Amino acid sequence: MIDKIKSLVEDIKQSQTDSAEKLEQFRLKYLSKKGEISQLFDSFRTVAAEEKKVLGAEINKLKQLAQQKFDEAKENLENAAASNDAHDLTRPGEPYEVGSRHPISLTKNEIIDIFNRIGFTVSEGPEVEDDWHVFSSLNFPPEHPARDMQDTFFIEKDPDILLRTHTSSVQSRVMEKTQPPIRSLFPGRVFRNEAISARAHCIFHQVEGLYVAENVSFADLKQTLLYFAKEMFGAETKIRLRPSYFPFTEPSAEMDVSCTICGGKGCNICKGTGWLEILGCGMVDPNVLKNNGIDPEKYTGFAFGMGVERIAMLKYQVRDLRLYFENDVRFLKQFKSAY
Ligand code: 2U9
Repeated sequence: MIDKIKSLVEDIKQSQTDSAEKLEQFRLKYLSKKGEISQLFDSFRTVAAEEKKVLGAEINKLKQLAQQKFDEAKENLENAAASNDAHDLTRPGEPYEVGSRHPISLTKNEIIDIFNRIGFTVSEGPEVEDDWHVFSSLNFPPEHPARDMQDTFFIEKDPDILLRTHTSSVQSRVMEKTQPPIRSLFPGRVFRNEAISARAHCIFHQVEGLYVAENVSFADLKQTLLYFAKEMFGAETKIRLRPSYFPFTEPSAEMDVSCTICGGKGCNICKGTGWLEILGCGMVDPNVLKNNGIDPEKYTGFAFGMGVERIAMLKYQVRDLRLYFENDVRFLKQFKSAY
């Protein structure tokens, strides 16, 4: 039996295992249930007791040798297959998922692009502001409800510091530092202490605009906003202005566009009126110009403000504001655009 073991050791050492087929033949010949080594173990039972110790150790060594050779050859074959794959230039590329912009960013960028084409620049400013830039310089009376904790987020322990409720504060900061002509847009996040619902949120986005120069008139305001409405909602869009009130503009107005769904005939989106409200506007109050270092005798200006969520809802027919803040990819990936 010892000669048989020695001859098997040599055979195993010489065996070719450099392909999957040869490795399988090796396994069947030496390591399977009916293979050479199992047969040796069967014969081992009949061996005389005094020979068992030596022979048992030798058979075990033989089995280890075969198993080790098998494991090494298997690993080599797997590594070779993996490295062949890595260099397979015919393999299709890994799928590459392109993200999409958030609908609020798309809408904001489109608004900016429309006003850029008629010479409006973009100005940005802080979200945490002081009372002067958000309220006092803009003509808000001391008892105005927006100054109340119910409506505005104040920074704890300091009633002078708050989260801006509109980007008008940036207009105030620009006017402080720049003499007319000023023609700029003010996009950004604003904060109001509102209960969250389908139609309101405590954070939203605004784009405001300001044009201050000599001889700026309400006719300039109206024509500028008509241009914007046609670019944003289509060439056939009509506008109408309704009188309104804001502390910082006089006269003030709210602007409607002809319904983007029914074109003005009346439908459930415009509640049968044919019109949709999209922004507020007006001539900058002379007090506001004066508060911000601009001579109201020499200059006049117009301003307007719109909520980006509202414009995006109309443009994309989104019914619930909360969808903009949940960042559900199934919602977000539906928006693809040049902006
Ligand atoms: C200065 C002077 C004038 C900005 C204006 C509005 C009218 C307006 C609202 C629209 C919907 C805010 O997002 S909203 O809730 N805005 O109606 N905003 S005029 O007028 C200014 C601003 C700054 C110094």
